[in-house]
Amino acid sequence: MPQRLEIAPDCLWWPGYLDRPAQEALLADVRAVLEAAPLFAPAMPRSGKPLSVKMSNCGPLGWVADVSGYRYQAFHPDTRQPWPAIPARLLALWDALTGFPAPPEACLINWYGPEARMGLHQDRDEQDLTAPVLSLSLGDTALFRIGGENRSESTHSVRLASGDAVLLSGRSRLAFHGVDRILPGSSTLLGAAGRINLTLRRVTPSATV
Ligand SMILES: O=C(O)CCC(=O)C(=O)O
Ligand SMILES: [Mn+2]
Repeated sequence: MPQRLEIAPDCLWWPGYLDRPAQEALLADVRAVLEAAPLFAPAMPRSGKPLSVKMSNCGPLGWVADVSGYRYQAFHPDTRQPWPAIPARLLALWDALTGFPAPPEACLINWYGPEARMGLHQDRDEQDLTAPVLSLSLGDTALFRIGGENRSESTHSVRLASGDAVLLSGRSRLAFHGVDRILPGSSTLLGAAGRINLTLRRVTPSATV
């Protein structure tokens, strides 16, 4: 069994959870999604300033960012087509690593070029904050920073490599986190510098039984 570490309270990290063949299979799934739903350029609300990552999604809902705000919507902002389905392999990873009784509704695909980063933020556009967020990394290693629920709390960073899984759950569900930078050339998986991060999210409240 891969090792599991707790990098902040209830923030779990499985370094190397996916071996190379599993990473290649997942990458093929992601590339198929991107053929149908090409990367788009998200922008900051109000200012319209572009984010440094490019994005796409799969699932019934997808996360988008533009001048009018951050939100989940059922269609691609450029093609206006519904997002492709979440690949079965990702649904199986969600079941295996979260044990959450309802499936994810959105899988955000972040593409980091060599210069891209992501500022410290909380994932809080979901209505169901009891469900965890599952992150999977492919390609170049990222310096991932995590703190607490308040921006002022101290943070620390870990290096997320290709095949690593991270779960933001429980006391870390609303923890501030971000990517300081990626380390170009640290992985051969993509055949070029860059990193793909997938985050699986539950968006609407799950039925209580
Ligand atoms: O790229 C990562 O590891 C984190 C991505 C993230 O925090 C997000 O998409 O909200
Ligand atoms: Mn996030």
